[in-house]
Amino acid sequence: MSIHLEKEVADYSERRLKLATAITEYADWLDRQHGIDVERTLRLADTAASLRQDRLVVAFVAEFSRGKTELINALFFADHGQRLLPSDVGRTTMCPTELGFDPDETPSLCLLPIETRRREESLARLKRMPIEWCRVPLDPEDPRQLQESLKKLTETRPMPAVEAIELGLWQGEDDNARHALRPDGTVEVPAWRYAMVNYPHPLLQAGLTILDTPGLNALGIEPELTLSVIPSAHAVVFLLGTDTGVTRSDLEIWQKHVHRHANYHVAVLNKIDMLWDELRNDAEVRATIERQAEETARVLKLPRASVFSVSAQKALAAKVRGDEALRLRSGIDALEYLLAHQIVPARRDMLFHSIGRDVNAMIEESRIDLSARLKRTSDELIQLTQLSGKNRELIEQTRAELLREKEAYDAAAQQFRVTRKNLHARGKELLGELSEETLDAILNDGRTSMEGSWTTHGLTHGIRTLSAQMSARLHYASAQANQMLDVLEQAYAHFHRQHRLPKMQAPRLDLGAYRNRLEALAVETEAFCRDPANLMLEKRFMIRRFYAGLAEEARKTFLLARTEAERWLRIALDPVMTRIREHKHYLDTRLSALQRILENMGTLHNRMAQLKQQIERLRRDKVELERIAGALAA
Ligand SMILES: Nc1nc2c(ncn2[C@@H]2O[C@H](COP(=O)(O)OP(=O)(O)O)[C@@H](O)[C@H]2O)c(=O)[nH]1
Ligand SMILES: [Mg+2]
Repeated sequence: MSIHLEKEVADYSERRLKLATAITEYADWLDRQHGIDVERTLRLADTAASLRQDRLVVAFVAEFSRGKTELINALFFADHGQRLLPSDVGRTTMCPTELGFDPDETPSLCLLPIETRRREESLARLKRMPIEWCRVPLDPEDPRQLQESLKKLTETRPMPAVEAIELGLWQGEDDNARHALRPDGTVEVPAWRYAMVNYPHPLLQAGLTILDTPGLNALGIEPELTLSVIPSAHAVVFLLGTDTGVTRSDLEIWQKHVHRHANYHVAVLNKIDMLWDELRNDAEVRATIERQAEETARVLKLPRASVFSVSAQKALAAKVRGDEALRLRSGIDALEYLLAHQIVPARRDMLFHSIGRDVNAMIEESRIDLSARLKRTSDELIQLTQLSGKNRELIEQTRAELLREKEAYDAAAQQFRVTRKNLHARGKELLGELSEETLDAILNDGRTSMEGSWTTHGLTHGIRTLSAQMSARLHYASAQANQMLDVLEQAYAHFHRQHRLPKMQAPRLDLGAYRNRLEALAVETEAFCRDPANLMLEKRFMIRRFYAGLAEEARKTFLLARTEAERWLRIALDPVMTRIREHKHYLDTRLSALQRILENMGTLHNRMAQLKQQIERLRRDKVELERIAGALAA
């Protein structure tokens, strides 16, 4: 493992944790401000927790036997002195494999049996059902045991051909020897559907997750990989073999599973050692490799700089043996450099940017609130200073003025209560539009209309309806939220103008990301339906699976949108209501202080002392807030 990569990932992880700490400190700070903003405190706690758990996902995608597993070994596990993951002719990893580290679990290999393809649940859901998985403990101290256990990833088993067809695991046109029909009517299929390796490697501990995928077949039969797992990876490394060039199935994978997605992707031309020819000089070999890299870039429609030529096998051997010259020649350095200096920083910047924007807006609001409170308290102190030593009459007068202000304020607050009730009702209605019941009804509708026609045509129609109905709900919710905000802003403007409450800064509810996600799902479906492989055969099973996967993704999206709307309701409405209530409380305290002063002039100085203390505390809070803001910006 290169020092660059280790250092960058460790650095990323360190900054991530520092940011999480600063956010937690800010949440505590907010909490100390009379718990004014419970919702924000909770949201910050959530953000900090997700930062602590954030994972950087790099997926390796290619047709089988291009050397994905070998490259993963060379990049990440060469310090083991051997191949950690099995990569060998005919004995390569057979199922999608996720490598990561979860400190709450002991090191292990978890395998999901292939039969679970019969199940309706999505992979994401099955991942949360430990009982479905076979668990093999791993001993990081014992490389032999490790390697032996990981060999399970290559396991296959015989399955009656009918069953294999039913599960989408075997297709007649398949001419791969591995899938040949035996005289006893069985075919060989992968034993596992999905694998998760939990292993305390420093990079994995620092938050890297690696996804090793098998070839085109496996990608095709597991829609969730295409719909959600690969698109949500932060970077995709696509592999080709120098020996095979860009074959039809390579191109199919590239177009269907890699190129279309927005995530960072590069192509790797592997096995360049096969072009190393003793009889030709270095310059000639380099020129051949360069020509092939250029050709690859052209066919894949990629800039030449996004094509890397390596020999994963020689890189691994070089690292294990400590052979500098061979490592250089293997080309692995450039790929490591890319991971360390582009992929990791890109993820870091994106994450920090989006979090920074959110948190900075909140900090700004805290500043405004704090200044308003500081001003209020100073004003009172100045007034009392002017009153001290003056006669009762003047104090009487001040009190009368304050009483008038309070009465006007109470009347406004009373009126606001009506607005609030109205807003609450509308908020409820808004959430109703995004409720589980609404969702279930939409999904049931979609299912019923699909039941009659499990065809690709029915599928496009079904998912279009589904997506349109959900989008309409999201659209309605956003519009409703905007109207609510307008009503609230209008009502609040009075408090701002007449009673000097700080300016309101409520955000708008933005569900655009979720609408886009639904649209993207519809686009995926159309691509699936246009695919001749899915059109030619009446693949009821595949269509059912695909629909189930889509429905699951759509459900996730819809529920996330609902959570966002719930949050918005609290973030937009609660602080305003709290402020209005808090100001009333403030007027009450001030009034009763004056009342006490009138009853006993001696308490005037007590109140002044109290105010001085308050000012001091507010100033300390301000210093602390600026310190936290500094840590967040670092
Ligand atoms: N000559 C050569 N063979 C390689 C290289 N990388 C992988 N292989 C071989 O290609 C075969 C498939 O590799 P593997 O990593 O299992 O491929 P995967 O199916 O893409 O994971 C194995 O026999 C590897 O030894 C390489 O850089 N050079
Ligand atoms: Mg493999």
